[in-house]
Amino acid sequence: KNKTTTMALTADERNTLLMPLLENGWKMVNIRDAINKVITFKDFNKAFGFMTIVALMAEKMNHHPEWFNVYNKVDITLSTHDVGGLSNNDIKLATFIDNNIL
Ligand code: H2B
Repeated sequence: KNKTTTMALTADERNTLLMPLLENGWKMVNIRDAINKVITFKDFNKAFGFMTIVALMAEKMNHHPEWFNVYNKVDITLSTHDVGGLSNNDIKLATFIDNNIL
């Protein structure tokens, strides 16, 4: 479970923690405080294997992606529903995602 209370990212945290993700393929979502990335894999097996790894981490964090898969593409949106926007949990899960692309 979360070690501390989940808080919305501050302006400083957006500069130091969020910027690197935006420079690595993540985009701000229109009209809501969330980030999105579409990842293309070699085939469905690679995409679903990736989703399985991320799902296990999401459960461990109690922080779940909004995602959509068609064949070899996974469209992922991250946001923290409890704070109505981005939090450190989104940074952590996005970083995990970037480190586990098969
Ligand atoms: N996932 C995300 N992305 N944001 C949340 O606020 C959130 C979650 N809250 N997973 C958790 C589950 C909460 O709804 C449960 C009750 O712990």
